[in-house]
Amino acid sequence: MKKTLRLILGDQLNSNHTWFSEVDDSVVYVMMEVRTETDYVKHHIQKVVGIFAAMRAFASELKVNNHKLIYLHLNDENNLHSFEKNIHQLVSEFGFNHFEYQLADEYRVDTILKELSTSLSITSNAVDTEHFFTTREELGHFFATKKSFLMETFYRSMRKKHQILVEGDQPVTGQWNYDADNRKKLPKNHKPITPFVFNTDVSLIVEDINKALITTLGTIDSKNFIWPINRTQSLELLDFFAVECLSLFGTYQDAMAPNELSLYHSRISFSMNIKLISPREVIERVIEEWRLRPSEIEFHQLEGFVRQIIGWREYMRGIYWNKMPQYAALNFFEHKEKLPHWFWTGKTKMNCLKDTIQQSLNYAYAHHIQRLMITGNFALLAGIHPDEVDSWYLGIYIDAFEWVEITNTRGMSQFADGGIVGTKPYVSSAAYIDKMSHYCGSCFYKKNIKTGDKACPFNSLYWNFYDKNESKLASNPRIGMMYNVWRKMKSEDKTALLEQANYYLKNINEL
Ligand code: FAD
Ligand code: DLZ
Ligand code: SF4
Repeated sequence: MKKTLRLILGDQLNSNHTWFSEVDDSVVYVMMEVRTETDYVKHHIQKVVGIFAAMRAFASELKVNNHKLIYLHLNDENNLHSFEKNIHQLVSEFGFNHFEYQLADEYRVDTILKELSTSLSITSNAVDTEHFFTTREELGHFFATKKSFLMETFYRSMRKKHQILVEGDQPVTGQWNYDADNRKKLPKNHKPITPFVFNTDVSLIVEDINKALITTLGTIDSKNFIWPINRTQSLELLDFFAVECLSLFGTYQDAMAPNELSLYHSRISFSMNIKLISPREVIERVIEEWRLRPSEIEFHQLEGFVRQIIGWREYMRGIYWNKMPQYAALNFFEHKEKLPHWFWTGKTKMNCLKDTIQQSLNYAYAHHIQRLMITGNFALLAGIHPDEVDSWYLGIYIDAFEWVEITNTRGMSQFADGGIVGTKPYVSSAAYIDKMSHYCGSCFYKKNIKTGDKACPFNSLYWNFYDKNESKLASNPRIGMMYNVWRKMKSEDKTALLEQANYYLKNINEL
């Protein structure tokens, strides 16, 4: 008689998966809280808690629905703390003769599971997670005959293939991309919507984590955990976004303001990345809301959001599977420095960085432009090694899983891939940060000053970056103009900027 063991990973909590469509007594599911996963990077406490809380809730649901399940808790005595060791133990203890798993999203775990399957003396197979719009290989096939990996080309093909906001093979409004209508600063007297948060008591999980002496970063309010931990909560958060935030999503997508957690962003990435909800249902829900209230929700708000999900999210995953494992070692600028200490405390006089880092430590969240144009921008200008930057992003954000973190961090933000994901490095001086935020007004540093006392560090570091990397960047058609400006600058001004940058880099921990 067939006795099957099926592994469910902590980011595979998809209750609509075919696996669960019927109860099969010859199948036993296994979920496990293991040290290999809690310790491969220093995670934010809210990330570990969020994943464990969601895993435990998912396990309870499976049991209520009469599926057989083994759940290995963090402090269980028989927990051997790795996927492979636990599976080997269970197979020999209970005599399973078949092993199944869903394809892992991370290259690291994919390799572990492939090796595990060959090392077992029983049959095994892997199935799809039934979550994404694309397969792992699809993007590679799509770009096989094209010169570059342009996201926009991929995005349009996704719209057509999945018939999203199109009529035949044309966009429903005659225009594919409305990015130009977005990107406004928050007006001074505008009070953004209050974020919709949960207040789940997760103190028992925090106790387990403390007892196991897992090293984490950040803080947690264990009586009021703000993140969704099950499908019902995820759908509630999605509803809040569709009803309350979508109508201003695009407009303020790139805006930043002190002490504002998420403005009009959805904060749906955690729910999606652990598969409590699917990208398809997220998109269907927002399109439904737009159809209900077309006069209140302009099309560009909707298009901007849909593009992030069927465009960027699927694109980043496709690049990951096309370029790993080499991608994880790319370092185009040969950067070598360490992150300043204040990345772990938020204790810096630079207001934009202080706010973004403190918020990340308090909530395990920062929105896209904070990640790209504040912390990422600074790390790139300061010449930080991409490994350092990757570990920070992979640890600190609740939604951070390597398949989507590394392509964004090493690729989009650090340009360490030399231009696979982006066409030019995302760097800026204080001018951009001030244009999009309300950080500069109350900063210790002065946004308009480039050298001398209280000069904003972004200003000199920006020119220093271009100067140092001229041989690598000057031929880039999107950057050439900056070099024209740099070359025309008076030589004493250039020297002063470079000296200022040098001073700041030498004293980076004191900024
Ligand atoms: P919203 O702004 O409401 O956007 C909706 C959804 O679109 C997101 O939930 C996300 O699923 C998707 N999305 C938007 N932008 C991207 C993008 N660039 N790549 C992939 N999906 C996108 N996203 C992660 O999910 N995990 C990460 O570890 C991660 N690391 C990042 C690191 C850096 C340096 C940068 C610049 C971006 C990173 N992103 C990551 C992308 C993006 O910042 C987050 O998806 C987004 O901030 C999540 O918040 P939200 O759900 O409120 O997003
Ligand atoms: C991120 C994470 C953590 C912290 N802990 C666990 C765990 O104990 N058990 C588990 O199954 N998954 C965990 N995860 C999520 C995994 O790291 C994720 O499944 C892999 O990244 C595979 O994509
Ligand atoms: Fe950031 Fe410079 Fe503005 Fe201060 S002045 S908030 S450091 S950009």
